[in-house]
Amino acid sequence: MTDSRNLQSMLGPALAEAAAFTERSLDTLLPSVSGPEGRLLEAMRYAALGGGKRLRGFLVQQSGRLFGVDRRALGRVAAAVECVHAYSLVHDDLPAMDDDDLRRGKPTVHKAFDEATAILAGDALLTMAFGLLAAPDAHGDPFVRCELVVRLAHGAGHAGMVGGQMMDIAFEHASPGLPEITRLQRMKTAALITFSCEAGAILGRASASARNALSAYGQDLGLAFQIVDDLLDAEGDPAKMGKAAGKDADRGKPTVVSVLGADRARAQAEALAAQAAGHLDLFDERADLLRAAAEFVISRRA
Ligand code: GRG
Repeated sequence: MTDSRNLQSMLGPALAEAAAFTERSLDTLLPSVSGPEGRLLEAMRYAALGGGKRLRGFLVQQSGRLFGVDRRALGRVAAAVECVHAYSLVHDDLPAMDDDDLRRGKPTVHKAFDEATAILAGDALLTMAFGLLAAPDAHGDPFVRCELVVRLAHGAGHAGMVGGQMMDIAFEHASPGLPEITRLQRMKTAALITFSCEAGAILGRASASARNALSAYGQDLGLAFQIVDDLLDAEGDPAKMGKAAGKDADRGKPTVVSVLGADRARAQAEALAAQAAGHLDLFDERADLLRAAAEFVISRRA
């Protein structure tokens, strides 16, 4: 295995390359703007293109590389996950949810367009993601395509991201303990990240042990990611983050940070990132960039 400092220097270019590839895939796969529904298509492109770290797309690509998965298929699946992620951000920013004006350094979709268009653009991005996975270009084997659809539905729906968001809202006026908060964050954030890590194994028809290892990596990575997100929200610089900071803390939303305090929450995120990397022990140095991503997640500033 490559040493940690070399790995971090390799990660920057790899993340940038993966982000550019995800962006190109999205640009090709998103519908071009035309017809009377053009405003919807424009809002979809506005929401999905031109920003974001593309961490989920990177995870799809890196997990697929472990099993020699075709690059075009990885681009399509990365685009599908990023469509779901973009939808969640559009809806999360709505007045009925977090009511935010800024996302990825630009006006949120309901500010740049209007609320109805933002709701529809989110709906269309979510629906499109499943279409991308179900189409023959995702994989020649329909059973593999079905497996992708089932796992994304699990990660994005009531058992995952949307269910976690509901708990987030319900807990605003409650005092949940650490186990409830952890469950919420596993669903709200880690479930889609876990799908991103599992997707390469599904496409590559990997062994159960390899797939379970990637799934475990994704769960720990996703939880560490959310703890750092809450730390950045509590301490962060809105100019760097491209969105408002301090909102969750101001609202008194319970998080790992609010329960444990910043120092213990950071230690928890670090322990989770180390545990995430530990799940990759059965892979050789081909998983080095995934190991480096675990370090990146806890050191990021935006
Ligand atoms: C269905 C009405 C309706 C709303 C759903 C699903 C949902 C709203 C919200 C999902 C919860 C959510 C937005 C979780 C966010 C998790 C998170 C840490 C997002 C930020 O991810 P980054 O930092 O963003 O990867 P970039 O911009 O880099 O892609």
